[in-house]
Amino acid sequence: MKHTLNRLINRRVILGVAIAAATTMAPGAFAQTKQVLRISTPAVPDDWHAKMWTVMKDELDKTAPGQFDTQINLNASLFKQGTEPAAMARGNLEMSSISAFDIAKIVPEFSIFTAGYVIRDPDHLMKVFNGPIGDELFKLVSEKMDITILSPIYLGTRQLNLRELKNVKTPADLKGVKLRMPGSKEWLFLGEALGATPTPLAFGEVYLGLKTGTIDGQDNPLPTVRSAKFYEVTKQLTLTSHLVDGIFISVSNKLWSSLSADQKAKLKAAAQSAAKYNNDNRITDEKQMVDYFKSQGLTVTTPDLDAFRKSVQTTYLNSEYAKVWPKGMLDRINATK
Ligand code: KDO
Repeated sequence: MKHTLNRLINRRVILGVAIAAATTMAPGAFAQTKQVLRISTPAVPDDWHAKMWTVMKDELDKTAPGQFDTQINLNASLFKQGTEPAAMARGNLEMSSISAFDIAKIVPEFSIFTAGYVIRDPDHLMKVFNGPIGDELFKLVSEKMDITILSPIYLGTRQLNLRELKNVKTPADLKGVKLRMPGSKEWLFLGEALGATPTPLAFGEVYLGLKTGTIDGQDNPLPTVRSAKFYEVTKQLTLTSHLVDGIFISVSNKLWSSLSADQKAKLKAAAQSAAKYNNDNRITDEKQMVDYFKSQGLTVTTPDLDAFRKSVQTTYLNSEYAKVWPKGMLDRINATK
């Protein structure tokens, strides 16, 4: 009798817990699980290509409420710079903004966009990648890297930023200068083409490297020089404008193929809004940055741009990289207006 009573009480307790749980769940919770979007980027919080992810998240929360759980990880806190594509291919990461240099490691044809003085300006960059050239190359990226590119973005125009004052007119003036580059052979080659001694270092270590003198300089777009505070530990900016740099908002094919057509359209639209936010702010910023750095005590110089352009272009055209550029691609890029 006592035994039966206990069983009855236990059953009631279980039933009570189940009812309580069901009533606290949102309607439809059983029907839908949120798609987790883990994002990893080395970008610092104050840079436009870090803030853009919040623009994407906010738009998705409005257009596809309850469907995505967007998790933004900045400062390379989730994956090291340059390891994001492999993490996406393995299914450990859903989204990132990957560079032409990351892509060129696996899709050598893409190294044409790692070459200095190929893309002319942000408008040219967006037209090239949002047109047939982008379509062709992004298809290769999807096939070979298991990654879908949702939108190109303008990272900015890379400039030289030196620890000490130096008269830099031509690439010969950079001889022996330890110029920090991200750690892959494609990046190091760019440093070499500029005439410097390239030194590999992850983005997160650049500030300290400049401060302590393990490197003599670094190259990045001006908005990044400000947001990562490199101006605090350098004395000179030399406006070589050697690379109009694009990065690419990308999603793993594993996640992409699991989405409905409607979700794909919404995610793509949100990525494009993020790209527009980044590009608009960065372009405006770049126009007014020189005055800012001067006010911070930096010397800003302009080198002999023809000398840099000629030397860098010749170095690339004579390199192993150019041998795998698709036939006619350089002409098609140059002809894109
Ligand atoms: C850098 O390490 O210099 C670089 O500019 C390379 C880019 O491809 C990109 O990874 C960027 O850093 C980071 O997003 C930090 O701004």
